Amino acid sequence: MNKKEIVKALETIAIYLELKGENSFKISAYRKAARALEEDLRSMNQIEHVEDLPGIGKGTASVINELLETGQSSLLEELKKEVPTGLIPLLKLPGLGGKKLAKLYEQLNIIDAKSLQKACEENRIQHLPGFGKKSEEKILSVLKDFGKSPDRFPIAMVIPIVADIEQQLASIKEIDRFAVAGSYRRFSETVKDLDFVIATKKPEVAAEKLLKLKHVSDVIANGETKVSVELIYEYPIGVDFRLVEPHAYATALHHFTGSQNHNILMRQLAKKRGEKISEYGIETENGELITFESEEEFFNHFQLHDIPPELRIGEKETERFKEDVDLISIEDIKGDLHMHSTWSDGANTIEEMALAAMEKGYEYIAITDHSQFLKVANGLTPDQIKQQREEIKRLNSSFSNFAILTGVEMDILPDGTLDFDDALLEEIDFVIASIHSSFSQNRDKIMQRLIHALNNVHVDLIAHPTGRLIGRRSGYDVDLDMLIDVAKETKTALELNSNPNRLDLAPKWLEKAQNKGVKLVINTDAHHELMLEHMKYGIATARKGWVKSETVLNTYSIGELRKHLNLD
Ligand code: DGT
Ligand code: CA
Ligand code: CA
Ligand code: ZN
Repeated sequence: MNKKEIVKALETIAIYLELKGENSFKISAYRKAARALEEDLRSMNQIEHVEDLPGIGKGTASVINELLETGQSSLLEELKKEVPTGLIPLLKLPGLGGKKLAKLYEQLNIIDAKSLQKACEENRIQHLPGFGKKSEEKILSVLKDFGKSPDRFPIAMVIPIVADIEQQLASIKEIDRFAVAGSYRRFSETVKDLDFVIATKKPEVAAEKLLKLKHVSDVIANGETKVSVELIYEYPIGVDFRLVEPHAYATALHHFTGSQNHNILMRQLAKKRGEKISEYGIETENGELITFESEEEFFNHFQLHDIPPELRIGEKETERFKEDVDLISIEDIKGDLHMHSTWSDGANTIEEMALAAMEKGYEYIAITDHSQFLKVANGLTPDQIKQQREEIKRLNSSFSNFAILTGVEMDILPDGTLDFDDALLEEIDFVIASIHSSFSQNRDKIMQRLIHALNNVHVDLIAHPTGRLIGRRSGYDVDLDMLIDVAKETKTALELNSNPNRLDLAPKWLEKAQNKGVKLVINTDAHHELMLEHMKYGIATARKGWVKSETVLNTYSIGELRKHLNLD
């Protein structure tokens, strides 16, 4: 278990204890232990004896050691059995912490959303100490939308679900080939349901096994060409499986990848040639059915280059792919210029992040921990930035073909000023500026903050420019046309943040920025070495915006990058 997971487990224990109504001393011991680990700069394998850390006692140390050794805590497992499972999701309701829920559980025997709603409707809550008529009404209103499936799922929510399904499909021996299709394969920001295309010579057996996948809660259709089920993960989600004969796989995959508008464009092309497209292949004028080994061959049949799924949007792709289109791909990426370490709120040390980046074949990274304003993320003071630089220097001297740039993700404060002064910024290789506070300010104020940052000569990049979280938060009110114009004027790059919750900037704005000559950087903003993998989501998003590799600074070699940043 890494540090983040251990911190999370300790916090979960505290919450369960709180729900059980345990004494506050015991509860705070677990919270203190979690803080102590978070504030220590080392990763778990560098801490020899956790009990030596201030804030960690014998009891909490033994829990941490058990987590480290077994990946589990018997205390936590025990607590999970004791506390009603229906209470846990209620913690997400605004205004209801562990303490309040414990009271509701103890005094009114509220164990889940249903019993909570009933208690509200019977006006039993307003009489409890610490609650009132207002809080009762508020609980009732937030309960209305609670637990309902969203109409469309944000892509980040279904990534682990797709991975889980793929893993299971891979182990079904009657399945020759399979791939996810639909909006997920096109990497849409949100998806309504999931679609898979499966090539099999034994559709009956394969279909039978699909019904036995984990989490199946309902069967909507069950045939030899289509199996539709509902799976329950956090929410119920629909999954369509199309079963086809192996020779029809490529055309079926194309058909069910869509988009519907893209399919219309392709059918128009076929019609001009006197042909017809279906999921089974292409029917020629004389009634012959042609099939293909790959989608690329399918496109070639129409004198088109391979159109990647991300660009099958039904707009201009069938025109543009008559030529070979120069699009960025993951192989072009030579480094990652936004990530966090244990110095602020990351889970891994600088060295661990560097080694993970080397594993990926990168030439360089920038370590961009938070600045002092962001206290919740352990933001660094100017002194700590200087100490960090020493560590980076030491590490760099031990590497031969790899470089760590010093960096910072500096907050743009609510009043529009920057968290560090110019003298300090001047000494930092790669300066990111970003907004993490006062999201509700009006557009003028937000733009004033961003423009101030753009105009600072030391600021190299504006990170996650809109602050959105897909499906959860729209971000602050940015005038993106203006942001792009000022980025161009001030030669500041804009970020495409690859975190699948963000994907910020969105494709439309990437395309505009590129057209105006603004440079982009595709970063992961990793807070854990495994999150460096998110680069692929950034690449998919960039391709949706027709981004070329030459637009993206982290496709540059280290030499080109240093030159661009005026570092030599
Ligand atoms: P979604 O599920 O709303 O996020 O978006 P999609 O594109 O995954 O839509 P979905 O699941 O209804 O269908 C998957 C693909 O299958 C779609 O992109 C194109 C193809 N397809 C499905 N039904 C039809 C249809 O009735 N007409 C046409 N032209 N194509 C269809
Ligand atoms: Ca779909
Ligand atoms: Ca579907
Ligand atoms: Zn960050």
